[in-house]
Amino acid sequence: MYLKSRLPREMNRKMNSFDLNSYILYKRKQIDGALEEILGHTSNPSRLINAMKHSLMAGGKRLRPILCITAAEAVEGKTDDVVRAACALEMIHTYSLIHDDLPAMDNDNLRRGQPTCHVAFDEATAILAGDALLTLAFEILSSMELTNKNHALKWLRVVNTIATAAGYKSLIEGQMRDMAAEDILLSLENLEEMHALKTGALIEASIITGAILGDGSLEQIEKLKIYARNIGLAFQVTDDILNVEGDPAVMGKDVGTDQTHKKSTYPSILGIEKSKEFARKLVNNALQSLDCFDNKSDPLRAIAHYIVERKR
Ligand code: GRG
Repeated sequence: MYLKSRLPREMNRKMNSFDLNSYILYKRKQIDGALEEILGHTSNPSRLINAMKHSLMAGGKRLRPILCITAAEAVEGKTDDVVRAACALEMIHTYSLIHDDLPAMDNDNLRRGQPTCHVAFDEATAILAGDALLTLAFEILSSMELTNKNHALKWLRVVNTIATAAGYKSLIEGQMRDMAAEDILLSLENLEEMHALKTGALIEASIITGAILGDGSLEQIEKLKIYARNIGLAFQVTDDILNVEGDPAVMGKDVGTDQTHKKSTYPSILGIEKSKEFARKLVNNALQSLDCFDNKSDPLRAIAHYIVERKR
């Protein structure tokens, strides 16, 4: 049911006076329902499934899957199958968080307001739960019922977009650079490049996936790439700011960790106020890139603002 659902008519009507909170709540429900459907409701789940669910269903913001669905809606195309891709993106994101939290990496105890996967289970189980979510994502992406050659080519493009963003040239390389950068003062240029790989690539892939599945034109996809790059970086700058002045109770994770790990961040290089100014400039760039879109991209506009105003 959730895997096929579209925006209901009353929600479309509501979008005339666009209300981001209800939009996000509705989308989260849709994504959570679809994720539950994929992982199944067995009465006696294995330890591995419990560990996967522990992290996946712990209440993340669902930013990447929402962006994926929202981009598909913005380019006007059919969006029937997009929830499936959105779920795969959330699984890949969750795998990266589980592995990032491990003792060999950031060694964090709290994530999404819950004990991290290796704390709730054990290290080996957390590694396997991450591996399982990553591979399940590609199982889902490759198990579409393909209706014709064009449909098959579209999904192949999606698999390639997501695999490239999650792979050794993007997300994983970004993580390598992040670990190598502890105790080292990075230049702004190197910091930006690291974030483009570690955080930006998957956010961009989420938006491009939605645009491909929604049959966006080449021009629309190019504009959405600019939007994605700007909000991806704005997201990271805001994340750095929240790590300094966020409330751990609201964020569901520890704060001050960047300083503990002696990481180069936007606030450590630019200071808090200049970092906020920079984030706002990035949001303006993102909004400009949407100038040629109509009001179906209002949710993308509202999300750009949300990214820098968020408290978690
Ligand atoms: C282990 C291969 C590998 C990669 C890890 C994503 C990542 C790379 C590390 C996460 C560390 C971190 C705090 C990055 C900053 C930005 C970020 C990705 C935050 C978490 O994403 P949110 O805020 O989280 O969207 P929720 O829980 O809401 O989904």
